[in-house]
Amino acid sequence: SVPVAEGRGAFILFEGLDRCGKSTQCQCLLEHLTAQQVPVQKLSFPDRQQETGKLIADFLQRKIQLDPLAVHLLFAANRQNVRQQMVDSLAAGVTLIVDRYAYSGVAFTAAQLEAPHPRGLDLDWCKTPDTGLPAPDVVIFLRLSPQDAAARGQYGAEAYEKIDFQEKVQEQFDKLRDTSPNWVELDALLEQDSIAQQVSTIAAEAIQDCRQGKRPMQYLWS
Ligand code: 2DT
Ligand code: MG
Repeated sequence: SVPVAEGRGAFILFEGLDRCGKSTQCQCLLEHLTAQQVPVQKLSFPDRQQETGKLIADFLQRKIQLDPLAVHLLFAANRQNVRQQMVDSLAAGVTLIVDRYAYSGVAFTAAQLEAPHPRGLDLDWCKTPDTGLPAPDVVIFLRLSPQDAAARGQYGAEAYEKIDFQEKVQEQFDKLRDTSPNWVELDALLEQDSIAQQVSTIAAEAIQDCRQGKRPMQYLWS
């Protein structure tokens, strides 16, 4: 039988540099919660199935060239396009497990802007197009140095996968962490099972709080 949800679902976000293990942990959590009969749905951004996502995929695979600020707006449009579906799912009691979101959006673009940028393009400008999206109840940041990430292999296949650039992205993630109260950092070098165990504890708490109405829905960038 289909599990019946009570209060709203929790929004559990995974963020981190490339190769930190986000996708693996999303999958583990999906299986864990499904086994516990928690209504759950997994999303990942960029969503390459959407029309905007196809352009983004072509850009990441270096098939087409796009201006960095135009790409930024495409990534945000790719999220805004499913905003209502996300809000509806959460309201219906479905927990969302999300692989990257607006934090990646901001960090990857801001890392390309010289600071201070002569035309006022900064972290705050980068945040604007994602305004109004549902906010995560917890941001699980899997921390891995760009050097350790590169050692995991397949690095360099897509745009952005270079050690010096990933270091700049990490600096931007650190700025976002400082203004995000729901941010939790886990050491991505730990064993997969040990990370998964910490993740399930964090997720269980968020799910329970949301179900019991202890956490009102929030929207970016609050
Ligand atoms: P994946 O390797 O996770 O498929 O991501 N990115 C991602 C951005 O630059 N802006 C965004 O808004 C998002 C969601 C991070 C592909 C690359 O796209 C970057 C890595
Ligand atoms: Mg990648």
